[in-house]
Amino acid sequence: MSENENPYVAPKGWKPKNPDEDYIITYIDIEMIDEAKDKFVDVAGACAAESSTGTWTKVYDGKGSGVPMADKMKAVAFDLEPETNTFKIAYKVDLFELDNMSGLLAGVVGNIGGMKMLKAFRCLDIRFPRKMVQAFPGPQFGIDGIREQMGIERGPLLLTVPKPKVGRTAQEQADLARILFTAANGEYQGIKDDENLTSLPFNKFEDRCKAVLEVQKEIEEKSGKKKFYLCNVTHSNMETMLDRAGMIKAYGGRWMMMDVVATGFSAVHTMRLKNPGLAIHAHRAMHALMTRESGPGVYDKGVIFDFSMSMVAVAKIMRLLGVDSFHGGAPKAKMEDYGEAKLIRDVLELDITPETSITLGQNWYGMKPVWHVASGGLHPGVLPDVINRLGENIMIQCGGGVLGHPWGIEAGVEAVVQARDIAMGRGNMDEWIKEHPDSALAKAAEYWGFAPKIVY
Ligand code: CAP
Ligand code: MG
Repeated sequence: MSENENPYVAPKGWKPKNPDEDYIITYIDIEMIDEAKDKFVDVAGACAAESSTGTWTKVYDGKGSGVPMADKMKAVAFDLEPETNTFKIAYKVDLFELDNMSGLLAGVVGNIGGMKMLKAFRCLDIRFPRKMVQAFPGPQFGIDGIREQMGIERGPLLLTVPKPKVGRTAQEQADLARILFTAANGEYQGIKDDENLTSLPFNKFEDRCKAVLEVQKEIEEKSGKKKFYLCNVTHSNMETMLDRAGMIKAYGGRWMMMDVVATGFSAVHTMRLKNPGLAIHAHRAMHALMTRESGPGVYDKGVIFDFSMSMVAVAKIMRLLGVDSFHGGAPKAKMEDYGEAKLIRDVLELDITPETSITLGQNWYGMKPVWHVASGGLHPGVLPDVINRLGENIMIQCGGGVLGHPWGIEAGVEAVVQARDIAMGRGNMDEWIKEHPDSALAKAAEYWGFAPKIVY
């Protein structure tokens, strides 16, 4: 069928009127199986149908069928680009409950990725209208709220995750927190749990929470500097997560951490609404099974190979659901990010996220911004690039990049602080190292260089 014949495809040149008021828009990239290759228009229409009101055939449309309402509410594919197999879908806002992310996703990216006519599918982005943005809670603290809590007006926040990922006892982790918080004149701010550290026989949640927060309190009182502990409450039982959040609060903590993909969107939403006033740190472990795409088109609009949703879309969802910090990848990290870290930072941080050739942009209508967490194989030698690219409203997480320093943990902290100071002062790291050959930073750079270690 041509664009004018398929009821789920808008006429050529059609644009949604008032999209920021009345429509949810998705941006889709597909590859079709050979039998469907010449039917791009119908395939785009089928995606709009299956994700809104339709199915594979015409159905009974007499009295009581709901067809008149379905016709009114149906989504339409538009901006079809057959050369790149990309198109957009416009959904009327009344097709979804305004504050129900799971309901929305079951529609817009629910069934369509599974359709046999598709060989590959990527949801490049989702653009949310005002009413929907305003129906979600968004972050409780955001960037300014955390800066105020920390008493730090400028610059990235620095933190470390213990490595080995799992191995230390609760007390050993608290001892590590003491080192991190006191080395390099107490310039370092945070410690986090790793994504797979929950409550284990040799490191129970409550013991760790209590021990690390005791150290945090003691150091804060002595130094007058605020510190933070991202304590991992991840569990598949929501009640247990809420109990753990309650323990953090009771022991004087200000942050909790959860694995937001492994626990799920409803868990994040519920945690935002029910948690006892803690900031939420969102670790995205497991996201690659949803976001990873190995075709060259992941960088633009070329061929794609897999079935996925971009991290840009996931980051938008997390800002709406209300996390305060989110792992968004980083240039020069050990993890794949397709060079998208800056796009993700824009989604998390800006008041109005601009549109690009592969993203739809977003007006946040005053919703608080989220801290972009740069992490994954970072070490002092790469930090100026990370800060130059992502700006200073980021949390920089170096696990191995601190704990693997050849001179020890204190030197690791010192090297990260030195690298941050150089980047913040717009200095040149090479020159600084030449002038300070005996510094912890010079040693780190000699050991790890200035690039990420990809194979290890
Ligand atoms: C980093 C990390 C994070 C990754 C996840 C790890 O440790 O704690 O989980 O950053 O990737 O276990 O690998 P290192 P992302 O600093 O030792 O690499 O941030 O991209 O979600
Ligand atoms: Mg980790």
